[in-house]
Amino acid sequence: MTHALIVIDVQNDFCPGGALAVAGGDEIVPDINAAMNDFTAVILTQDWHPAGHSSFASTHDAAPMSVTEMPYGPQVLWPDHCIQGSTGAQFHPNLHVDRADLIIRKGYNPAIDSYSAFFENDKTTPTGLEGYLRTRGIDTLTLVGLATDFCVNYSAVDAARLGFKVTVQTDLCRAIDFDGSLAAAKAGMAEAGVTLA
Ligand code: VGL
Ligand code: ZN
Repeated sequence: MTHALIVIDVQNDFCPGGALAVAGGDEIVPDINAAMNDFTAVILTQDWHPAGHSSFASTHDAAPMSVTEMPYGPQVLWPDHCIQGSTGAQFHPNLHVDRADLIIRKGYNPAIDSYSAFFENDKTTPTGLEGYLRTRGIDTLTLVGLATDFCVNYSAVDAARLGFKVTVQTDLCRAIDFDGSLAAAKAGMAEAGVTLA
């Protein structure tokens, strides 16, 4: 068993003061740093959108947190966030980024959002993370980070479907919890065979 820690989107825009702030998003940073010592591999994901991204409400002259229909299905429209090269897209300044073996960016395709670290929201375009994990012999994953109900959730469900043994360590995650999204995410993860610890 080779076990990796995957730290999802611990970026300034998802922390208090950021464009899409998750309550308590910064509180988890010290314990995530400490957890890095317990794994063979440490991987960080970074939400990384071009300006004018199709997941931004401003791109559609729509209200933030409204839902639109994309060719690949319904899509929540977010405030502008994690724009490539911006301070908001940078990792939280206290996160031990130097400990990462790999940083995988996602959401760079202007037309498709990517909550999951494995597939874009069309559920078919891969990010390449699966191949990286398999070629390193990694079969077991612990996920932590932001946000529990979106990027952690989609990454965990995809990983379980791909056959990885997946745990989400919920005390090292924080949620957006919008319109019942946290309860739905927890049920979906459990159904996919993800262990919620
Ligand atoms: C996320 C919404 C939009 C996340 C990213 O990291 O959970 N949520 N982009
Ligand atoms: Zn995003």
